Amino acid sequence: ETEVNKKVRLIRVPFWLGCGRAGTELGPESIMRAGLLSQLKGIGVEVVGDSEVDCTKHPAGGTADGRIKYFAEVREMGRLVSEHVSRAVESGFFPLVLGGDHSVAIGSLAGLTAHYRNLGVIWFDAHADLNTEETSPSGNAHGIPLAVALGRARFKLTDIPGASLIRKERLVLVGVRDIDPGEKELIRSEGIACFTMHDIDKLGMKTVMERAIAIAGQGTDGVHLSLDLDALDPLEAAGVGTPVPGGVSYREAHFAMELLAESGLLTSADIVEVNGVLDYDRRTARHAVELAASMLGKRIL
Ligand code: 5AB
Ligand code: MN
Ligand code: MN
Ligand code: MN
Repeated sequence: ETEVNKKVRLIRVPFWLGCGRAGTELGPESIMRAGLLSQLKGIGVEVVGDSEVDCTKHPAGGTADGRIKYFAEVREMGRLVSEHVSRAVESGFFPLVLGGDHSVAIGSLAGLTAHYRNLGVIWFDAHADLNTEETSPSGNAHGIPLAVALGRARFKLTDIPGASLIRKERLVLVGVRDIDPGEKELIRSEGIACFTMHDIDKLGMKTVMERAIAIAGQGTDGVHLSLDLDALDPLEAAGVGTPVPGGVSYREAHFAMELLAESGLLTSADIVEVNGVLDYDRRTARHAVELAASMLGKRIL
């Protein structure tokens, strides 16, 4: 039986400056409008509070530090998200962070590591998000959160008050199919667990998730899921800014979320990269809602 914390605090982060293209600031609103609250209510999840992070939506001008676009805004957003997440954990709630682009995970991980001494992280994504200021081909902050969290970029998670770094031994990537050269090197040199689409095809989602849960759950006091909707195949989830063909099917993603719920280990999650402008048929937002419900214990029967 699932032992998921049924008291969830929603933390909405309407932020797009980390992906260099507007639309993800509409993510929280489109996920809400796709019926998140009624879905959660329907499975007995209590939403205790719903806060919006006051991050920059309309930058005055482009700031850059090193090579990262809007770096000052990203750093400030990370600090604010971290405070919201930290307060939710303190109150004993499951923080569910609605992005926003994936740079919002910098804030989630900062807030979580302030409380969990040994946090496991499952990164469900087409990308590795392990670029540094030096290796990033785009300068977009949504491609760097894991390097920040591991302390491998110049900007470090520990630059946010209260945060500590995550441990590479307890990090696992799932769904990866687009890796930059610098990221590949980091994955190899650090020995980061990475289940690519090749592994999913070969082993099946069941085995991949069992292994991922074992890695992220071993000796940890919390497990965070960071769900980038671009992990899904763009044929089924077109509303993302950096689509990559050959992705996880909705069915596989759904099953992966159910296995996570069954593990009873999940303590927090991000749902990111839903782009309200590109999501013309609202299908990506609707999938996001279904996946949220599944990770929180929704059963078919
Ligand atoms: B996402 C790319 N690796 O760094 C880069 O959507 C894409 O959060 C990053 O996974 C995609 O710009 C970031 C080419
Ligand atoms: Mn990502
Ligand atoms: Mn991605
Ligand atoms: Mn993306």
